Amino acid sequence: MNLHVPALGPEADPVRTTCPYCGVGCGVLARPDGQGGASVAGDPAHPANHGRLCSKGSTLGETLSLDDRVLHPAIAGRRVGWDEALDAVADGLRRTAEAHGPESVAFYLSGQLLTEDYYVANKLAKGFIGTPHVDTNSRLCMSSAVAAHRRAFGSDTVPGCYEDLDEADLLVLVGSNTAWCHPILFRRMLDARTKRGTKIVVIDPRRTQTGEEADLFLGLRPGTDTALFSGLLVHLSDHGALDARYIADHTAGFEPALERARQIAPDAAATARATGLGEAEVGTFFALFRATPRVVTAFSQGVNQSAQGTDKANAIINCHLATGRIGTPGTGPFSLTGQPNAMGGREVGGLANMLAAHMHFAPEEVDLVRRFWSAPRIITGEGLKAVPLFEAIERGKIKALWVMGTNPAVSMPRADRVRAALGRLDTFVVSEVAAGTDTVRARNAIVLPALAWGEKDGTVTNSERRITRQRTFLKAPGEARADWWILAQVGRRLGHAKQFAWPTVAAVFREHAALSEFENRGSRDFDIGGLADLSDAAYEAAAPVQWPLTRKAKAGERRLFASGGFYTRDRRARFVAVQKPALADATSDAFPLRLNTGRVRDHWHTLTRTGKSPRLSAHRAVPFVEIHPDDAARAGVADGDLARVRTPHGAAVLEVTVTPGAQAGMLFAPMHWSEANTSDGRVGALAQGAADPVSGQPELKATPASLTPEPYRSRGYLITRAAVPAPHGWWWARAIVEGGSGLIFASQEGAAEAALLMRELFPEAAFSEYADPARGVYRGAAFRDGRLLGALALAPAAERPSWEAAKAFFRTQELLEPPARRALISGRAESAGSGPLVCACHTVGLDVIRGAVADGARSVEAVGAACKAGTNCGSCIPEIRELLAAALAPSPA
Ligand SMILES: Nc1nc2c(c(=O)[nH]1)N[C@H]1C(S)=C(S)[C@@H](COP(=O)(O)OP(=O)(O)OC[C@H]3O[C@@H](n4cnc5c(=O)[nH]c(N)nc54)[C@H](O)[C@@H]3O)O[C@H]1N2
Ligand SMILES: Nc1nc2c(c(=O)[nH]1)N[C@H]1C(S)=C(S)[C@@H](COP(=O)(O)OP(=O)(O)OC[C@H]3O[C@@H](n4cnc5c(=O)[nH]c(N)nc54)[C@H](O)[C@@H]3O)O[C@H]1N2
Ligand code: SF4
Ligand SMILES: [Mo]
Repeated sequence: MNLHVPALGPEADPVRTTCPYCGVGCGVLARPDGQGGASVAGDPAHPANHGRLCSKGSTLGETLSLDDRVLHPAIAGRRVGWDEALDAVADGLRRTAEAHGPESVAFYLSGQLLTEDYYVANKLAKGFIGTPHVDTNSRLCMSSAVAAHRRAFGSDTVPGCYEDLDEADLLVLVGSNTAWCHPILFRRMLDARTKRGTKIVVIDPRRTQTGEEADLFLGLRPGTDTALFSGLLVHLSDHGALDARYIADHTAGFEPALERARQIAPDAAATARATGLGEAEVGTFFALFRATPRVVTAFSQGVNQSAQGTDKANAIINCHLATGRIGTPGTGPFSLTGQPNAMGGREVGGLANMLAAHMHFAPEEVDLVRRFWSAPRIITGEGLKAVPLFEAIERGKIKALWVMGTNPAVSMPRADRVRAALGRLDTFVVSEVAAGTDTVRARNAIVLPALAWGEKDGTVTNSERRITRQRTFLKAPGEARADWWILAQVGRRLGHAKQFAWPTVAAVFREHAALSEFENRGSRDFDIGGLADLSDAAYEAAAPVQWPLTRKAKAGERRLFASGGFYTRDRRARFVAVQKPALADATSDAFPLRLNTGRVRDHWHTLTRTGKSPRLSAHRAVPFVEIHPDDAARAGVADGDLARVRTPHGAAVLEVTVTPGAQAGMLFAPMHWSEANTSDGRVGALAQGAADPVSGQPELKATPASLTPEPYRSRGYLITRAAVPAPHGWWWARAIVEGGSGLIFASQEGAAEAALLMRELFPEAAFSEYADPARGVYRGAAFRDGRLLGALALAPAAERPSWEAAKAFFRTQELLEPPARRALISGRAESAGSGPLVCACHTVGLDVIRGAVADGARSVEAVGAACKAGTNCGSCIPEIRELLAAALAPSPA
């Protein structure tokens, strides 16, 4: 039952491009098949991945179909030509600006745009429409890291590079599920452990797959990272582990920062109390950090997406500055960026508190950009950040909005309110690739078809400041156009023909590079003057390079700040005196738990792309909530039940996963499901979103919540060749399966209604059926001319029929002979399945791996040899290791 793993054939030269998912920025070789598809493989020459791809990267070929694509411009659901659409956008923006001032216009952009798209959007809005209200989904993602970098370094600079992960002796992962969210970097970390014995410490309230792999796992209380790193700073100071020379030569503000840290966490015992950790484990961590010169502390959303995110990041950076562990091989604080071009967006100034090219709003910076752009109407100060920006839409202050490359109706905190606010806009423009998103569905939208990955062309920057090309290898479908082109057309229609005249995407890039070096002379970190004169051909062929890359430099800088040279006025870094941690909202009798949200291994954000891949959709097919066994018992729910999770902002019905990996008192739910693919699982609606006072990044990890059982009479699945709507009143989640579309559902109905539904869905069909109405069981399959059209199974809720075996019958369009038909409805199919998918590359399920272990496999390698699981991308190795550990553990007495 193994699926074919696409490999490069000998036919055509592959196109070198970059994976469109996470900020690791892996190089991809894409080989189009000439029919709109392509096979992909890792690029052995790319320094981020050296040929490897994770489960998401290696299944990119399954996401290229044009199903569900926006292919033509439309205004409020009416198809129009490009001229009419662009006129409508330009008129809408102009009219709004004239009637209510330019500040009534806003842009909401995305770290998934290419740098060139982002540059043009930023220039149009801030330079020519004259609105400061330009923010991006990076506000929800990286803005606390940006703010912390700026406070400490005077600039938004990531000091290190990926080789530091290979060369560290200690890797501290804070609020990062690296194994699932940056899998190829995690493979590099595990390689370092094999090669040089690198120790891995994971700090996360939830025991994730990353935590399972750790040498030391610190399951701290949510929001208390600042206390942990304050305690560490005190410990380093009290144990003579400071780098006094580095502190004296290159920094300022150490004493007040240490003094503050002492107030928060004077010693290991106080740190343990403040974080909920044991004193011994705190002591172990402190000693390890103290004794290991080569430490990288990598952090992600458990740090950033927090009402104290900036302080958390600065508490980490303080410890690195104090030990001089920055900018040298194997050291440094390392912000892992989420989206493929989170960094590029920061470079062009896509955030509301930046202007352009890492410049802010000092009068001389505004003047510089005004002259460079010839933009007399340039803005002079910061605009609204994402959370207040959508509140201003709700209040009617902002009347025109252009959303590009993001799905805020799902991904913003308090997403139900955000979705409702969109309906109030006079002019609402969405540049999109997917037709069914919750944002595009807004009735009033002007929808513009954008080019998707494989069609678009430009550059992205990864977590280590490496700029890589994304290249075109597929024809533009329908009337889709590049985002930068769309923006430039609107710029021209608004009367700025000269400033928006680029003939090619390379010309946009040259202008962006030229701005970065304009009157720079070493005053700004972001300088790619070395790329400002690239010819179109050189741009086309450009190899991955790191910035800074000045005009005089031979190569980009790998590391910064080993001997100071920070971008503050006195060139010294700043220690930050951080605040004592405190979560924004308290729990209460009504909301006694805390809801943490995040990601799963095989899905990407709001499912518009990974949702197209049957293999990726098999890993976790329904929206779920993780809960600690004690909390589950108290709430009266068992593993697999449905439960209603409520917060003061919204509610969702999710499948319960009971796991000791959850911290008592904490729930965890992934953010991925939307109105488009579940009846009731919009987790974004639940998050509170209290903003960090420095960065404005909303809290998405600790909303007070309650959980109650949501009983249904029946559970089941329905698989059809083409997607069908779920009956009214059912709870459902939709997932693509090979050869069909699947619904996993819960319903108050029984066997009779199920049989009826099959007849409604397939009026002309022949049926094979088994029904036991008294027991509430129905299994049926519909056929036409011997070909399978659909299958439905329904059983009492506690039985939860599994669809793993039934799915296999849809893989083929062949005639099903009577024995196969009987097998399909026998119910035996359920137990003959391979269980939930573990290895996405080779489609190997849980039961098969358990079987391999039962047959004597004792290592990840042996499991791989037995059933191929884990032998391609390796993303599932942590899960296999966990299964092995569970199977081989002595059973409790
Ligand atoms: N598979 C997959 N990979 C992705 C993405 C995806 O959608 N799917 N998205 C990409 C993007 S845009 C991003 S931003 C990254 C995100 O990558 P990560 O940040 O690794 O992912 P998350 O699951 O959001 O959150 C990370 C962890 O923070 C923990 N956490 C919560 N509160 C706290 C706290 O107070 N302290 C600490 N120390 N930890 C806490 C959570 O329990 C969670 O395990 O992933 C990128 N990669
Ligand atoms: N509760 C909760 N909410 C969260 C998070 C969390 O952890 N918990 N994480 C936050 C984070 S870190 C992030 S990064 C966001 C992500 O949230 P979103 O940005 O909303 O998620 P995506 O699904 O990636 O949305 C990208 C959209 O752009 C479209 N698209 C893809 N390529 C292109 C293109 O080239 N051009 C255009 N115009 N459109 C394109 C896709 O079809 C898709 O609809 O979610 C945030 N929200
Ligand atoms: S780690 Fe995976 S998702 Fe991230 S860039 Fe590499 S292949 Fe793509
Ligand atoms: Mo993100």
